[in-house]
Order: sequence, then C-alpha cells, then structure tokens
Amino acid sequence: MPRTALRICPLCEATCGLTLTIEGTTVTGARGDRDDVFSRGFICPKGAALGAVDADPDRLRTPLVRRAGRLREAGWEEAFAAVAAAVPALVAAHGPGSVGVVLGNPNVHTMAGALYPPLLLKALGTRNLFTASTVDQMPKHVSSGLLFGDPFAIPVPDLDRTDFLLLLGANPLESNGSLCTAPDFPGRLKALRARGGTLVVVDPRRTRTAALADRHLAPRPGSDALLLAALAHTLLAEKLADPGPLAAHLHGLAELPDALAAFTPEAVAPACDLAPEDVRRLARDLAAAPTAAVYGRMGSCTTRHGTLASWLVDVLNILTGNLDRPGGALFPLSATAPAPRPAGPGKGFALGRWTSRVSGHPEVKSELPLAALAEEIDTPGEGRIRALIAVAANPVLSAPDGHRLDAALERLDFMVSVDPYLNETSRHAHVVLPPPPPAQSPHFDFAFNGFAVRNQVRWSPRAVPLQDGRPDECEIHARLVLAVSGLHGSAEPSAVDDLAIRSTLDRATADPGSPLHGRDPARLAALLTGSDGPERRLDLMLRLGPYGDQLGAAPAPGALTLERLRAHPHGIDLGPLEPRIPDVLRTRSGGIELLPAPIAAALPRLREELAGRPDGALVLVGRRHLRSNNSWLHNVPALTGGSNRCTLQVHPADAARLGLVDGGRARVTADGGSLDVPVEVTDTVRTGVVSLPHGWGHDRPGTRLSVAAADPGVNVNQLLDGRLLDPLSGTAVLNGFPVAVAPLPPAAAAAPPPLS
Ligand SMILES: Nc1nc2c(c(=O)[nH]1)N[C@H]1C(S)=C(S)[C@@H](COP(=O)(O)OP(=O)(O)OC[C@H]3O[C@@H](n4cnc5c(=O)[nH]c(N)nc54)[C@H](O)[C@@H]3O)O[C@H]1N2
Ligand SMILES: Nc1nc2c(c(=O)[nH]1)N[C@H]1C(S)=C(S)[C@@H](COP(=O)(O)OP(=O)(O)OC[C@H]3O[C@@H](n4cnc5c(=O)[nH]c(N)nc54)[C@H](O)[C@@H]3O)O[C@H]1N2
Ligand code: SF4
Ligand SMILES: [Mo]
Repeated sequence: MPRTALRICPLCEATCGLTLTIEGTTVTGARGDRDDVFSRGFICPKGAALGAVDADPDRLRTPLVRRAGRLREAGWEEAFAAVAAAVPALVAAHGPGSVGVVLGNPNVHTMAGALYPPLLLKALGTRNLFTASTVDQMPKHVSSGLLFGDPFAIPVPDLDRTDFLLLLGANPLESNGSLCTAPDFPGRLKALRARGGTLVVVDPRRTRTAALADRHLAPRPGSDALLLAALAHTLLAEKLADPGPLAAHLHGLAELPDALAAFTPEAVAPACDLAPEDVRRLARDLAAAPTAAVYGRMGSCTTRHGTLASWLVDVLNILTGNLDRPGGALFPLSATAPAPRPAGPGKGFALGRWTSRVSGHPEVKSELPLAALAEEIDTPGEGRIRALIAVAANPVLSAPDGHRLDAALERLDFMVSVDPYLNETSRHAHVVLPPPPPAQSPHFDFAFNGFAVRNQVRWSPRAVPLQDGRPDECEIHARLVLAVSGLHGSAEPSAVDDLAIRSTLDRATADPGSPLHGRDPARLAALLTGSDGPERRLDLMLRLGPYGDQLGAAPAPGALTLERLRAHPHGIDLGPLEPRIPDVLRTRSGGIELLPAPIAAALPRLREELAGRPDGALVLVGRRHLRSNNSWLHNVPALTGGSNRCTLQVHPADAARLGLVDGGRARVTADGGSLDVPVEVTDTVRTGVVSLPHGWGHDRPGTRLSVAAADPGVNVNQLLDGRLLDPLSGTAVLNGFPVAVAPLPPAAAAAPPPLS
C-alpha cells in the first residue's frame, strides 16, 4: 500500500512543502502540500520530480576511495580512516592553511550544511575557505554588513503587501526566487498586480518575469549600479526623499547628494542605454507609491559593481522610507536566529582582515574568492593549498576557469568530496562520501527562514528510513570533523554535537544579558529532546531563538520547542514580517551607515563607467531554466530536454550583423577561452547581449553522470579567467562580461572545441 509523507523541497530557495507518495522505500510521486502553512500547495516541475531526483541510479551508494590511482567502492570505515590518515598529517607538516575548504550551494539546503561546516573549519583552523557566495550573493552580504553592521541582515521585499515592486536582475518565474524565500513567487507577483500594485522589471532579457510586469526596462548588463544611482540622485534632487521615522537612525544622509552628484539620469543614460525620462519617471513612481520595495538579485550582484548595486538597492528603500515598514523591505526573524538583543552599538563589519596568498584578495566574511581557488592550489610556495575538502560543491563548473581548476585539483595531495555524485569536481577526490538522497534525510531550513517573506517554521523528519548501514549527512559531517581532528575511532559522532551544544550553553549561561545566565549548562543540556545529535541541536536553537521557551526560562503557551514543531507537521506560522530597526542594527555607531567609507571610496570607479561602452561591443549574461538547478540536475531525465538547453541566445539584429543563424553554431571567445555553441536567435535578449546558461559542460571523463554526459553542453565559466571580480566582495563577474562571437561553418561543428 502506498503511504504519504511530508517533506520540504530542498531543490530551491522557495522551500515548498511537498506530500510524497511512497511505495516501500521508493518515492513514486510528489504533490504540493495544501496544508503547508507557507507554500499552501504550490509545487513546480522540479519538486514534482523529487522522486526521480531521489532515485537517480547514478547516485553513489557507498563511499569511493582512491587506491593505486583509481577510485573504488569502499566501506565507510575505510573511507573515514583514509581521511584520518591524510589530513592531520598534512596539517602537522604544512600548517592549517594547507587544507582548503569549498562549500557549495546545497549546504544551504541540508541540515548538515548548516550545522557542521563551522565546526569543520574550527577543527582545521584554516583561513582558506571558499564558498558559492563569491559566485552569487556576497555583494549583498557586504552591503548589509556595511549599512547595518550584520552581513546577514538582508531586507526582503514584502511581496504580499507591497504596492510597487522594482525587481532587478532576478527571474523568479524560473528561479522561484533567491534571498527572498517565497513559495509561489509567480502567484505572489500576479496577486500584487491583481490588487492594483505595480511590477517593474529591469533585465536585459525579456524573461517570463519581465513579461508579467507593468514595465520592463532592458538596460545594458552591468549598468544597474548606474541606474540605481540615478534613481537615488533624482529622489534627492527633486526633494522626493523621505526616510520618515528611519531618519532618526541614519548617518551620512547629508553627504549622500554630493557622493551621487555625478549620476544624473542624463549622465547614466548612454551607459545604461535607457532614456533619461524613463529613469526619472521610475524614481517619481517609486517615491509616489504608498509602499514600495526595491529588490536586486543575481543579475545585479554578479557584475563589476555588484556591491555598489546591492548597496543602492537599500539606499533607495531607505530614501523612500520603505525600509523596515510593512509593504516595503523588512528583516525576517527566523526561529533559529539568536533571540533579539536590545538596540545599541555593535561590533560592526570589517573587510580585508587578511588577504589571499597569491593575488592579495581581501577576505570577506572570512572567505576568499572562489575565483582564486585554482591559483591558491597551483601556485608554488609557502602556504599553498595541498588538500581540499569540498562539501556539496562543483566548482569545476560553477567557478571561473574550470580547466585551470580541473588541472589544479589533479595536483592536490589529498581531496575529499562530500557529494552524492561522481562529477566534474568529485572525480578528483581521493575519498568521496555520498550523503543519502533527500527522502532519507530530515530537513530544516536554517538559512532560508532568515530570508522568508513570512515568519514561519517547518521541519521534516526522514520520509523513508535510512538504507541499512548508511550514515545520514549529519553523521558524515560529524565523522569528518572527528577525522580531521585526529579523533577518528576514539570518539562517537554524537560527541561533536554534544560539544557544540555545550559551547552554546556555556556562552549563554555566562552572559548576563541571557535569560539562562547563571544556570547549570549540563542540566540545561539534559532538557533537550531529539533522537540524535542534530535534532538536539535543532531543539536548542529553536528554544534559545526569538520564539523559544528559553529552556523553561520563558515558558509561554506557544513557545517553540522541537516537540511543538513535531506536533505541527505542516509547520507553524509566526506571522507577517515586522519592523526590527533599531534592534537589528549592529554597526559601531548603532545606526544605519548610509555612506560607509568603502562604498564612498568605490564610487569614483563607478563614475568611470559613465563613459559607456564602444558601439557593437557584445556582453554575455546567464539564464536559469525552471527545470534546472545549477550544475547538478542535468542527470534526471524528467528535468532535461525541451527548452532546457545550452544554447547561445542572440538577438536577431546581432545575428544578422554577425552572420549567425538559428540552429547554426558559433564560437564565443573571452578572456578565459573559447566555446563552440549552438545558436538560438531570439528577440528575448536585447541587442548587444548574448546569453548562455551555466552548470553545463558534462563532457569530462571519469564521471558517473550517464544522462548528463549524453547532452553535455558547454561550461560558460570557461570564458572567464578568474580575474574579473567585484573588488569589494571578491565576487566573480558572471553577468555582463565582454565576449566576441563569430559564426562557425557547419563543418567545424564536428571538430572538438578548443580547450582554452
Ligand atoms: N556563469 C555562471 N556561473 C554560476 C552561476 C551563474 O548564474 N552563472 N550561478 C552561481 C550560483 S548562484 C551558485 S549558488 C553556484 C553553485 O555552485 P556549486 O554549489 O558549486 O554547484 P551546484 O551545482 O549547486 O552543486 C554543488 C554540488 O552539490 C552536490 N549535491 C547535491 N545535493 C547534495 C546534498 O544533499 N548533499 C551534498 N553534500 N551535496 C549535494 C551536487 O552533486 C554538486 O556536485 O554556481 C554559480 N555559478
Ligand atoms: N530553476 C532554477 N532555479 C534556481 C536555480 C537554478 O539553477 N535553476 N538556482 C538557484 C540559485 S543557486 C540562485 S542564486 C537563484 C538565482 O535566482 P535569480 O536571482 O532569480 O537569478 P537568475 O534566474 O539567474 O536571474 C538573473 C537575471 O538577471 C539578468 N541579468 C543579467 N545581467 C544583468 C544586469 O546587468 N542587470 C540586470 N538588471 N539584470 C541582469 C538575467 O538576464 C537573468 O534574467 O536561483 C535559484 N533557483
Ligand atoms: S519552487 Fe523550489 S522548493 Fe518549490 S517545488 Fe519547485 S524546486 Fe521545490
Ligand atoms: Mo546561488
């Protein structure tokens, strides 16, 4: 008899609640959970294919260990013993920096990814940390760190209540949203319009999101910071700025007009390729709307001025009085965030506390740019990375210059991948540790509840029992921590969780501001429920969080505990977002730093962009497909084919000028190399812009991706050499970089593409 089980979908940031149909231990179907307090039954084609994602026969079921140069199936004990034999010895011989850590995107979609990487980094003591953030949202962390003193204080647009949404460089109709967790983002945008609100989309492509909008502006890629600066300039020049009650918390408002003086609508118009009157009208409409929110994502972040654009997004929210008010952009309050503290000066946010060894890139949020990983491995000298631990990361495809990284990984003394697939990156590992598929893993959204358009909390236990003898991903991480700490075989994985619990409780009981001050940490630890270490840690975080019972110190009737959450399988709604200023501010001044020094120092570089680009110059932007997910869903037949293809989209006018034909082939060349690609002529991209999706290029040997390898596509990031970064955040410029495109004769199409 089939049964059903609830599972929050881990495949994108929308976190939809799913009802899985299960026969035996196989997921045979998935539909939206109509009773889910947040997603209310919404599902997309990826969620509907969760069963196929779960059951992919290419998923690894046992660890792989390299012996005599070849990866072979091995037992778990053997795999962890291999890590224990290699890593501590390397650290002893060459120092903690000889081990690098790469954390990829799925870490924000697993419980293990939230709970263990900080412990792993602490155990290793390395500063060589690289994550997907520096090919993604790092500019937003930097702007929030500088403005509000906390890189995680990221305001989200109040989608369900706003009257006016200005959305830049995001395509939630395909991506389902990012840094704005909103199941059924498309429905929420339609509802905004249905209630008389206005949606303005800024995107060089006429995306499905743009097609839904009241107004679509298609500027030149990379010019968002200029456009946003001109909007802010107009608000200030036309006396439309009105921060309202925020004014009491603002520092630097008086200096802002001077800093932005150069960016008039007329001055930015040529570089943006927009009419000045359209820019002015947008500023006036934004100011006139009863409530409004400005929201920018990938397309505004991963550009040359990504941090400035991210900063200006919130400058506009502030100048229009929309930051921190219903209908504007608000700070969510996640159930596992630390309980709010009284307002007051904080530690602030510093950049560049150390720099990378080879190129001297400043650290940001204790991370170095992912684009610099290859050079940190392949450049000889003291401090070189000799071993790498990659957790849920496929940087050979997701980071600039995969060929160089590919070659660099081959030179490592030791590499571990925690990954369910043998893919372009994990094929270099000495040990591959595969986590079980989603249905066998419990789920809690530690990361995305902090960016959700409604405060709510949900937890999914395992839908299907763990396969015999298989550790879940939390246990894999815990055992990895033990192995690198020299404790393999001498401590249980639960000791890692106990230590984490103990250190949190030690801190809380020693803190005079905590309701737990003066209590006995050991007795408090004994109060925690949960059947294993990660569950007890979740219980601890919920109970010490803003809605928690403070372990009995605040036993309100509805106070959160894991037990209470368990009793609510469809989740608990915690209400709409509420104003949180000043409590959320952690700057040294205790206020909002509207014009922080690193930003002011970067503005002259933005002014140089006013000169514009030479006529006829082509730039490349990315795109996402609804049935894709970065580099790792191309192996699921239900999610491939149709329009989900790796083609170069070109505007008809550019195609005619360059001699390209639909269905023909072209060679794209940029700093990092050349790619031969199929051409798709479409007027959904603007002139001067071509578009190629990322996450493709599955043609390397030694992988186990039978479906993906049959239609490999090309790796767009091979066009980059890793040098083009947003300097403030170290984020790679993935959108709006210059390329040359030339037609290929049909005969040449048969020849293999040049490697670089
Ligand atoms: N040109 C260009 N490049 C881009 C982007 C772009 O828009 N354009 N987007 C960037 C963005 S936003 C991101 S986030 C990065 C993503 O970059 P990465 O994080 O490097 O890549 P992903 O494809 O998300 O997958 C990472 C790995 O996680 C594995 N994985 C899947 N599920 C699990 C799991 O449950 N546990 C574990 N341990 N592993 C799992 C997959 O097999 C895969 O090997 O790519 C970036 N690269
Ligand atoms: N289906 C699907 N969903 C996903 C993913 C996926 O791979 N597939 N990946 C997930 C991840 S890791 C992330 S981070 C999110 C990202 O989600 P989004 O932020 O929505 O990212 P994209 O869909 O890449 O949309 C970026 C848009 O920016 C536009 N753009 C490019 N350059 C510029 C520019 O200079 N200015 C402006 N204004 N626009 C520009 C592009 O044309 C594109 O439409 O999606 C997540 N969801
Ligand atoms: S929108 Fe995202 S979370 Fe929802 S079903 Fe689709 S992939 Fe899963
Ligand atoms: Mo991402």
